[in-house]
Amino acid sequence: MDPRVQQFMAMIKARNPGENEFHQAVQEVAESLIPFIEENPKYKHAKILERIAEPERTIIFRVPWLDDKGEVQINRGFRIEMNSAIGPYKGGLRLHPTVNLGILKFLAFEQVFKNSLTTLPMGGGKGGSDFDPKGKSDNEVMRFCQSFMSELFRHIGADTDVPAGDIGVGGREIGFLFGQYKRLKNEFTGVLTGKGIEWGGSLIRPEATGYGATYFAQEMLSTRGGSLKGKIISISGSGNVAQFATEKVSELGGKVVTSSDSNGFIYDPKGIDAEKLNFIMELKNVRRGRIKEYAEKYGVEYFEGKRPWIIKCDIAMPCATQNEINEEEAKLLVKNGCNCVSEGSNMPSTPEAVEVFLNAQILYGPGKAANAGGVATSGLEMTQNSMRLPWSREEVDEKLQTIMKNIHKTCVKYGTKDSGFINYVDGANIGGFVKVANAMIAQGVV
Ligand code: NDP
Ligand code: 2IT
Repeated sequence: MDPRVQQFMAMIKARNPGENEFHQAVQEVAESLIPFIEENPKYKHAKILERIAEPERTIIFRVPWLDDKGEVQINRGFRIEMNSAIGPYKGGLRLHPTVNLGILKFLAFEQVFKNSLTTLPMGGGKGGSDFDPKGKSDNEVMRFCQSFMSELFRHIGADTDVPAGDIGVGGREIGFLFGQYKRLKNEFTGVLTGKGIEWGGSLIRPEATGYGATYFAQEMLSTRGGSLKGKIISISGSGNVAQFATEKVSELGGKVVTSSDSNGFIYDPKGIDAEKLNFIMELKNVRRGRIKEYAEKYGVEYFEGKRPWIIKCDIAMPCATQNEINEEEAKLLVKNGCNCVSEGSNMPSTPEAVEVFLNAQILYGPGKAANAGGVATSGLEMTQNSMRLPWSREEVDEKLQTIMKNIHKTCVKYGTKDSGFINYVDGANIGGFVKVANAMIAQGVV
């Protein structure tokens, strides 16, 4: 390891003990940025890297609620307000039993660079709770959301901090959170994104992350004269991002052959067509069941406890969670002919897996670039809320496509090596950094 990176990481680890995912996210960025900062000493003198890795504010709070049996339950709530140099804090809320400070800090840190890449004026934040929505009734989810917002409301606002969805937070949860915010503040504002279409939401926001990751794959493929047409695509997850990646990939002529959840994956060699995707949407969004049912319904193979990367594919789109592709799986993907990875989830590839992809010089689009379409469309929702005017599907989708093209261009600008190889990791990290760093310098030591 570069000794400068090593020294920086020793400081980060000492200040943030036990936060492994945060260390991982910071190290990846430091590896791209430290050489760049050496060439641009103004960032070094202003200690931008040291400042950018320290949250502006961290809020941790108790979330007590009553379950359906009348028993008191206690969860922990978080909001990490990471950086507001270029706009209000912006980023999702995650509800999952694995949520802890280190995971939310990694997500908030990545969000700063991602939001900068979108070209829109949004700072970075993330929040959530270790609450597990699985097996909870709608009423329990509502009571949890109301209790969570009863503390969070005093820290957020349409011009301060604008949360949205992430794992475990979709339209249902945003509704409960918005209702409680409105009641406490007596204000109807765009304080959350991912709202329902009847009450301030944007068309295409539900689709945006999956669509955006597909558009980004298309951009990467086009640098080598390729496209999605006729390609075999493996997708992990079966939630919001995975569903709409599956939809857009199929629309553009690719064949999606896998879908998964935390229990296992299904392999459908004929491809997940529109009718089968409808089944998945109903299964996951309404009945909240397990992906195994797909195998039973369509008579395909189900792999319990496994991830989809053992299946031969041309393109892989991880859309479930962090560290879901390890070194071994990355090697297998490359060996099986996979030449493009577009990350719908945040930090799905371990550092060792990323190294495999970069050494093989495949098209590797890291999450902070590839999945930025979700938050970008959240930015478009904020714009519509400010104007009090909604845009049509076509208008939003066209803006989303333009944004994904621009993110790709930024990655090419900052990531192209002398050999011509585009390192999208460096491209996204440096491209996302410059705007935030310049804003921080302009605003003084704050
Ligand atoms: P959902 O909650 O809608 O879906 C998550 C999916 O991933 C489910 O299929 C879930 O399976 C699976 N999953 C979650 N945790 C794990 C785990 N520990 N191991 C294996 N599978 C897991 O979330 P989203 O689709 O919104 O988010 C997916 C990813 O995309 C996350 O990394 C998120 O941060 C990222 N992302 C989301 C954006 C958005 O707009 N929603 C924007 C940008 C990135 P199960 O049902 O079994 O838990
Ligand atoms: O990781 C992400 O970018 C999100 N979960 C979406 C955040 C947002 O504010 O739309």
